[in-house]
Amino acid sequence: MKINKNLIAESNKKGISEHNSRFDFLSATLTKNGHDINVLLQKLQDFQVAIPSWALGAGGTRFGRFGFHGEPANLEQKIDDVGILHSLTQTAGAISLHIPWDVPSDYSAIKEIANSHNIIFDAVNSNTFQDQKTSSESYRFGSLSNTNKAAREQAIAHNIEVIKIGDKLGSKSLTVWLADGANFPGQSNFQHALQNTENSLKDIYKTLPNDWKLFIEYKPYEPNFYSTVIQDWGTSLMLANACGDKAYTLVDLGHHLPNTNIEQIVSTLMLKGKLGGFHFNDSKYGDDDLTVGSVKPYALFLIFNALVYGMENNPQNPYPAWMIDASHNIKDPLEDLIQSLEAIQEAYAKALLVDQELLTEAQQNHDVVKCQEILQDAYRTDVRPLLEKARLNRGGVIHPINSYRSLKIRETLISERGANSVASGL
Ligand SMILES: [Mn+2]
Repeated sequence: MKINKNLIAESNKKGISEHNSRFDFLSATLTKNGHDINVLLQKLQDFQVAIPSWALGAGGTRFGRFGFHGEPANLEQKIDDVGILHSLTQTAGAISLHIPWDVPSDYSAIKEIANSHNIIFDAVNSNTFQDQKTSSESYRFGSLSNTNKAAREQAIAHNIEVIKIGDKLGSKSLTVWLADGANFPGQSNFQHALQNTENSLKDIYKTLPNDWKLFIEYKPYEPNFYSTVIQDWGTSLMLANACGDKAYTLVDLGHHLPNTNIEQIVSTLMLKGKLGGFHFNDSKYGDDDLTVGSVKPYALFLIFNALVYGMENNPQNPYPAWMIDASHNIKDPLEDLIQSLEAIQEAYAKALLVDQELLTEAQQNHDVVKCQEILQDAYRTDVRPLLEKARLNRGGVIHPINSYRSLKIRETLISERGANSVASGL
C-alpha cells in the first residue's frame, strides 16, 4: 500500500482551519518571546528517526505473543510499512535492519522500494543473542565474550557479514548489543569476559569501512540477570575508546536501572564526543519497550534538553543516529510508532524552546528557582501546532493517527496481506 498526495490532501481538508488558528496563536506567542519560527520548523522537519524492522509486527513477552492482523511478512512489506509511517508523519525517513531476520535476496530491488518511499538504510543490527539453525557454535554462554574461542570467532564473523550486507544497502553504521553475561554468581570470570569482548570488538572494528561507525550498546540486566558484560555507559565508553575513533556508545532509554539520570549520561558522552546512537522507548520498571513518552514525558524532555545543548555546543560529537527501539504487544504497531514519533518531536520541539543563554545566566547566578522556571516554561508550551506545521511543510498530514484511521490503512493491509500474516523474525 502506498499513500499518494491526493489522499494526504484529502485527509488534511478537515483539520486545516483549526490547525491554522492554533498555529497562528502559537507562532505569534513564540515570536513575541524571541523565537524564529522558521528556524524551529526547519529543525523539526530535518529531524528523522529510524524505524527498526522488528517493530513493525506485534512483539511479545516470554509468556507469549498476540499477533496483529496484516503484519508485514517479509522485508519488502516492512519497508512499505515504514513508507506509510513516513508519508503520514514525515519523520520516519529511515529503516534499521536486523540481521539475519532481514537479509535481502535482491539488493537492487530492496533499494528501489526504499527509494520509492524516500527511506534510507540506517544502522544495521547484528544478532548473537539467539542460535541460528545453520550455526555450528551456540551462544548459550555468550558470543563475543564466550570462553570458547570457536563461538567468539563465529560471532565476530557474523558481525563482519552484517557490515557487508549493510554496506551493499548504503548503511553507515553497525550496532552491537550483546546479551552476554551471567545468570549466577561465580558463573563467569568478569575480567576474562570483558577482555574477550574487547578483543572481539577490535577484530570487528578492524573490518569497518572508513566512513562507518560502530555503536556499542549497554544494558544492566536481561536476558542475563546476575551480570551483563557491557552493563553500563562507562563500560561501553571504555570499549569504544579501546576500539578507536569510529566507535561510539549507544544509549537506549530502557537500558538503565530505574531513576538513572540519563540526561547526565548524554551530556558526559557528548562532551567526550562519544554519543553515537540513541534508542527511544519508555518504561516504568526496566527495558519495558513502551511507547515513547507514554510514562515519563518530562524525563524525555530533560534528556532532549541535554541532546539539544550537545548538538549546539559539542562539534566534537557527530550527529547522533536516532532510532525507536520499542515493542508493541497490544497496540497496532503502526499506531504505536506514530505516537512514539509524535512524542519524540514534541520533546525535541520543547527542548528547542529552552532559552539556553538565560539558563546559563541563571545557573551562574545560582538562581535555582529561575533555572526550573526556564525549563518548565518550555515544557508547558503546547508545541503540537508547530509539529503539525512541520509535517504539512514536508507534505505530511496534520493528525497522523486520525488520518491512519480515516484512510483505513490497517484494513487495507489486512486485505492485501491477510489477517494471519506474521512478521518475519518474530
Ligand atoms: Mn536498543
